[in-house]
Amino acid sequence: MPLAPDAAPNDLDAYWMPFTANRAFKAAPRMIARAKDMHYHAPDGRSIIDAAAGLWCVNAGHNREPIVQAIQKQAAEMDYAPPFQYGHGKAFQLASRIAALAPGDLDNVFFTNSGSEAVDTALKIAIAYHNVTGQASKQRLIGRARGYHGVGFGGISVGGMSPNRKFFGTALPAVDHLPSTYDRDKQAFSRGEPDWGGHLADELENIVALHDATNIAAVIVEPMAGSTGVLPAPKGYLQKLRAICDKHGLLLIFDEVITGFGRLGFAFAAQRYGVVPDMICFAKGVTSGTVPMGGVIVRKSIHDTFMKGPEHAVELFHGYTYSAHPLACAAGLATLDVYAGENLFENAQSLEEKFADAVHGLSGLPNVTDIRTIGLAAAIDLAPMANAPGKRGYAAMDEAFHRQNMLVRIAADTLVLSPPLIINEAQIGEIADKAANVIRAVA
Ligand code: PXG
Repeated sequence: MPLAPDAAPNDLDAYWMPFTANRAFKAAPRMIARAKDMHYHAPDGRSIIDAAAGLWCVNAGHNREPIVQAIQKQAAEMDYAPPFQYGHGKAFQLASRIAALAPGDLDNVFFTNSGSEAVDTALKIAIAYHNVTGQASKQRLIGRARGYHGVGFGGISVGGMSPNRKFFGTALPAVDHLPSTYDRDKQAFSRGEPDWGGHLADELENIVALHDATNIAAVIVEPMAGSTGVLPAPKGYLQKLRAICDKHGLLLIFDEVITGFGRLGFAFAAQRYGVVPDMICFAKGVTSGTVPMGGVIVRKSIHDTFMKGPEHAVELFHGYTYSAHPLACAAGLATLDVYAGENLFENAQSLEEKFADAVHGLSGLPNVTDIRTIGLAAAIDLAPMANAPGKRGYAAMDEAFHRQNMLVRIAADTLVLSPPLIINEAQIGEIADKAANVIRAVA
């Protein structure tokens, strides 16, 4: 297979890679050049199974013809349209389609370009909503330890990952964190939602008691924490959070950047749990990773609260140059068609048990200290090497890519699997076998 011209760089210096060990990468690069369906292809032609859906986003599989064609057609038809004071048809169509997939009265969609922007947007809407309703003191934001909400100042403030926060100063003031829902002693090797931990939602009552509800705007959680290694909400936890938020007039935001668009077998995790939040943040799967896009789905009553004042006046002073970008909207519409036409959310649901069986089958391998599975997401914790946290995980990623022909994500010493939703049973077996080889190789 001839090298694509951009697949063989002769200088790796200039590109400062995000969330990457730059020096280790540049010493032994993991380069990818092409992709199709379940696979990446390295510049040397090696076929590499994608066990990560890129970065939790390529839910429809790679380079799907209808999505590619929709993007090409849109680029030729209208490259860009200003989203402030002007509109184009696909933006409205996509908003309607997303709202139709969302639960309850989450009927209005605000578009962003990433999950980080979606999170900042939701937090700002929450605070602004209380302002508009005459409750300007309701400003505090509540996140959760081990939460990940992107890398904006809002997201790192409510997020609960120490390395993402500690280098970046004070960030937002007036933020509290619920405790993490993960305790290995109580939950190790759980399948799906752990039995233990639902009571941890009650900690929200303590935060309310400390600050008073009149000072709290919103609570933001991932229904399943993805980046910190697949931590599903314990049974009953999200329902309790909803009840406590209702009791005290706090808005509940689900960050579904990872769980949205089928990862847990439903359009949104909110539907898996029968809990209707006030806002849902989405990104990634909305375009199956093809064109950057994110957004927030907002309850109609919240949206309508802003629709007051003179009609010529802007109601929300917020937005991005590339909100509802035509290429992203075209990609999003085509992606939703693929999801529906191929029943991909249902496929994720029907394969959940087989996927769990395959991954939990690795529990006896060396250094495996916990395995968690839910929907088409799994995490395998490996014991860290003495005095070198993250080194075994890094070696595992390298081994997977260079020798097992598999792309995985790692979170420190945890291997994370989140394949495209087009996966079949044979490919689940292949991923589990390769993961087993990786775990043995780094023992
Ligand atoms: N919220 C959640 C729940 C996410 O998972 C973001 C917000 C931010 O999205 P953007 O599009 O701004 O990156 C994310 C992103 C990992 C990993 O290794 C996960 C994400 C990003 C990078 C790595 O699990 N999720």
